[in-house]
Amino acid sequence: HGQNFSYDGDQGPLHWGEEYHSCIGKYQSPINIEEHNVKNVSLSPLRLIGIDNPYQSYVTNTGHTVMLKTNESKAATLSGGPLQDNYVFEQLHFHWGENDYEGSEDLVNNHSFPMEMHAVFYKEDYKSFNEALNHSDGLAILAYLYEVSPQPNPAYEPIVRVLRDIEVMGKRKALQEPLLLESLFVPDIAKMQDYFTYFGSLTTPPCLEVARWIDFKDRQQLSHEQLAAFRDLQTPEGDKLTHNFRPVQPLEDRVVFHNIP
Ligand code: SG7
Ligand code: ZN
Repeated sequence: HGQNFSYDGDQGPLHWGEEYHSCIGKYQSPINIEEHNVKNVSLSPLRLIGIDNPYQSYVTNTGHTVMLKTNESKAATLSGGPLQDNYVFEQLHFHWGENDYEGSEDLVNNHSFPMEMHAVFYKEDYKSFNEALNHSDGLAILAYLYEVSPQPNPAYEPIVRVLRDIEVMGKRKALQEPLLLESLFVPDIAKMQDYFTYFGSLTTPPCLEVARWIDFKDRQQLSHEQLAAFRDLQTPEGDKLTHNFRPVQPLEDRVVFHNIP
């Protein structure tokens, strides 16, 4: 349960709501962020604690994405900005498309990016990720958008390098070296406070409306070859997972905030 969905056909995004009722809810993700339609605010600083220590990490092919976890149970905590409490790092994963012109989940001014990374945190008071899913303030998710660059991004090489070892769903592989989350989460400290934030949902079934989204405006870079390596991963059926992004959902009466640093 919770895994029988896909990104095409009979079990594709248009059908998720038949089995998972939250997927037709009012506050779904992803969305198109229209920059002319955001509310500018100045929030307290967003803080990421613990990301300057390297942690032994591993990646798993879930059949729907590649997911990275650390062996440390509290590798990082997130607080400040739009958040009322502390949130603990659970996992990060990626969404991509079948070519370099699409793949991101959130769009900005209807523009799509070749990849998006989600770093998922759960509210510390709820003790566990699964318990947090029962509460509307349960999760905070950092979203990062990528552009194509001629040169590979060295920060992502440790992940890209092991993808060939986890092509089959369910496979898991440790990274060769302990990973510094800072290199992924804070590529440029000067730009960390420049983000959009809105309330929404998980972007896969069960589509629970439990997530405070924080989308950084800064773009990171990946080469075409780095992006292409993700498209060789396999789905539960053994096909290539060429794309795994959900189409944008209606904003309804939600407001997207833009934090002005
Ligand atoms: C990815 O996105 C995975 C899922 C995640 C889902 O498919 O990271 O996580 C696991 C454990 O497979 O689902 C419940 C959950 O975290 C949705 O997360 S997202 O909204 O950040 N895209
Ligand atoms: Zn995601």
